[in-house]
Amino acid sequence: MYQISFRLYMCYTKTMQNPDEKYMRMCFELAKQASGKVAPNPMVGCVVLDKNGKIISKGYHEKYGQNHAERNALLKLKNNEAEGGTIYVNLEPCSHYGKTPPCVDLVIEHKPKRVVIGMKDVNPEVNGISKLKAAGIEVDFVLEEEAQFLNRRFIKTMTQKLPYVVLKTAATMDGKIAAKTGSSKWITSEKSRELVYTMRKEFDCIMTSSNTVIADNPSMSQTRWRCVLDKNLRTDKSAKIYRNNTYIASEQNTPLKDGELDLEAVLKELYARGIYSVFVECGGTLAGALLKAGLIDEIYQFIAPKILNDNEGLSCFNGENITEISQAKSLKIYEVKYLDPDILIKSVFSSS
Ligand code: AOF
Ligand code: ZN
Repeated sequence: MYQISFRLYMCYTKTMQNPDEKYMRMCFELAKQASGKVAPNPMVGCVVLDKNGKIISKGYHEKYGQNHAERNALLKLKNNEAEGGTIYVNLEPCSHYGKTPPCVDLVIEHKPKRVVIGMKDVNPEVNGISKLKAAGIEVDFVLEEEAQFLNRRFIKTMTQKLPYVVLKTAATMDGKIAAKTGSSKWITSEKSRELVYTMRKEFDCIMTSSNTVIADNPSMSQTRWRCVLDKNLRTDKSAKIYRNNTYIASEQNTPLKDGELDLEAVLKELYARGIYSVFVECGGTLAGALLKAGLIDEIYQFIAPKILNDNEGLSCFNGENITEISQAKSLKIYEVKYLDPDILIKSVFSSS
């Protein structure tokens, strides 16, 4: 009974959804079509309605360096069909000359009555909203949080000049990534491990530690770059990972912090090299240090239905001196996938 009424309620809320939310969600879907093709720029979609509320054009930012979403949507119109209408776009229209001219000028030329925006641009060069208002166009915001979540990588790189960092772990149900002997092959299923290979392609670089290179000799070849944290240059130059472009951070090229490599300095160096997203695959030492330094944006946690039942088994995150549960780091889970037999939990830190 409850099931049925819940379903009816969902249908009702879907059909009754506020039109601004409906068209903004359409912008999100358009924007997502460019996932992986526009970084470090944002994913942006645009929907144009005429004065009667009919959709007359759609567009999205398709490829890095090419036309922005608004331009792609508005250039499809022949006459002044958008006059008095509404333009939906999930990011404030730009007002600067970058690789393309300012979208806000083109928006104003089309004389819409209203522009509905998902989020304000964090790019300090952009001030499209005040230009729209000065031209007498109404400006409204809708689904701001969702819009910011969609472009969380863009927000991080633009505001912090650091790559977006996602850490992957694969553990038993008691949070162990290996037995005390180091034995870890395999905790998760082949299906989960194959999914990791696909995930890697969403990133510019894989980061790992000298411990992982020495223990597992992975090739991690699916990304443009690799980064090995090897303070004392302990890894063998013939390790598989070095067959492709790899940046080795050691005490020779990286400042130290509390006697260890300064991880933020490493990330800054990667950013300076045009690396905007990093996928970290490592053991508990590096994972714990990144966590402690607050440098992780997101965690992809694979959990296998296994229990090691040994306190000395190796943990996902090595740390110390935590006495209160209130000191635990909090995350927000945004996706859970059942991979049969494992599960994958994707979560972001609340501050992201
Ligand atoms: C995009 N796509 O649809 C919108 C963007 O170098 P440019 O000319 O491509 O400008 C990039 C900036 O433009 C970007 O950082 C963001 O602030 C703004 N808006 N960018 O790539 C878009 N609307
Ligand atoms: Zn633009």
